[in-house]
Amino acid sequence: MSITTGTGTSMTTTEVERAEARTAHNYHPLPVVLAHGEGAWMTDVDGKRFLDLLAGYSALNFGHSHPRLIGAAHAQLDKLTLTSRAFIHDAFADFCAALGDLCGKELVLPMNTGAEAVETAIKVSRKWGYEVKGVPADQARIIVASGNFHGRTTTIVGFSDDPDARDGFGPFTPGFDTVPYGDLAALEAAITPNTVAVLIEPIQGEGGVVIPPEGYLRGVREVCTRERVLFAADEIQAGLGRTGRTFACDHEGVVPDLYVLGKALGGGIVPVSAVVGNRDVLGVLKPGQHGSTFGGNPLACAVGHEVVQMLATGEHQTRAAELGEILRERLEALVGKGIVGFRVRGLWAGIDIDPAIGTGREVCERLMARGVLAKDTHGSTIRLAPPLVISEDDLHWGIDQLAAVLV
Ligand code: IF1
Repeated sequence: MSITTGTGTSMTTTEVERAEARTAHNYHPLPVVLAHGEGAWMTDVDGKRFLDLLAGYSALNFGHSHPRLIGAAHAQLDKLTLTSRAFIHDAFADFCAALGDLCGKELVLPMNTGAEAVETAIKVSRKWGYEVKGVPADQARIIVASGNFHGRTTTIVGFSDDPDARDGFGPFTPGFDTVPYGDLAALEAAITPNTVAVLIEPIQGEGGVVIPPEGYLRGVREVCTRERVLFAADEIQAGLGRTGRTFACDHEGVVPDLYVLGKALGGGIVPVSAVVGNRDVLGVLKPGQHGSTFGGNPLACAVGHEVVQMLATGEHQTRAAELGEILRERLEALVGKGIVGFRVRGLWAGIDIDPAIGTGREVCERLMARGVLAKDTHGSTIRLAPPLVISEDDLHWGIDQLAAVLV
């Protein structure tokens, strides 16, 4: 792998080369070596500052080193960090009750990574299908959307249509039907008596912030209710304030049967994910039928509870909506000036760069040289997901750098 050193200094070069020499190459990271983070900014090993417009793929909605989140983590670190679920601890009920209330649901099943939460939703939906809906054993089917990204486990990549994500990892788990994202008629036609759930992202992240047609989520809700199929919304990236609402489903006033949450739930400090639903669904799990060593650990619950309290006021959602309008206006002004199209909702944008200017990767490399960190998705599309705590001035400055690299 050829390394072009981002900042051209020996420390960065050394660390890039050491990382390249001793790690599997399952990523092609930009050649920048970060050392500190605060708010919307990170500093590399040579003291160069970068505006973070990726925010950990939306895991850093509250920015780096948010005082409330670091404070909650520090307090818990000195108290109790892990008990396993063989026992209960004094941060557990507080977190689960607060998260359940935020979702308007009765029960929470805490896990760690997003993929684990998605796998949990798949298992719960199947078990609900057999025990409640009456689907014959091992016949459950789950509908997913084209262009999906739900994680990297073998079952999940098995229903991905991205060759990079799935090729070479078979054989795959059966029982998944793929329909075009946003096409309600196709989804309705795909439902069989054995269909137990529809699993979709309310806005597709890796697809490049793909927003479905207005009314699609309401349609999915109505069809699932009518056909007695669970609606599992993967809000791992789109949720928790990113789009200007607590959940992306809120934009259409839709409440799924299962909220699948992750990323920002851990405050950018520890992996925290969860499946949140009512007893009539999550109640199908009995002791010993599902679990995780670290799921719902005291440190995760302490940070997650602080995240939920920060979201409960709505201030971060409002901020994402307001700054998102600025983002939209700035991007509209760049259409025809290097941008051929974009999609934005809240502080989350997928931007299609004119291929004549370069690939998404090349644009991100030019942004890095100007002190901005962003990530390409496919081809010439880049995504912007600033921390929701970014200042208006920094947001403008970041877009100024984008405008500058598009010429
Ligand atoms: C990578 C992007 C990819 C997710 C949704 C579940 C998960 C994710 C909607 C799984 C994770 C991450 C994974 C990371 C890059 C990033 C990503 F969409 F955010 F850009 F890959 F497509 N559902 N997305 O977005 O959560 O197990 O990772 O905690 O794998 O490269 P996880």
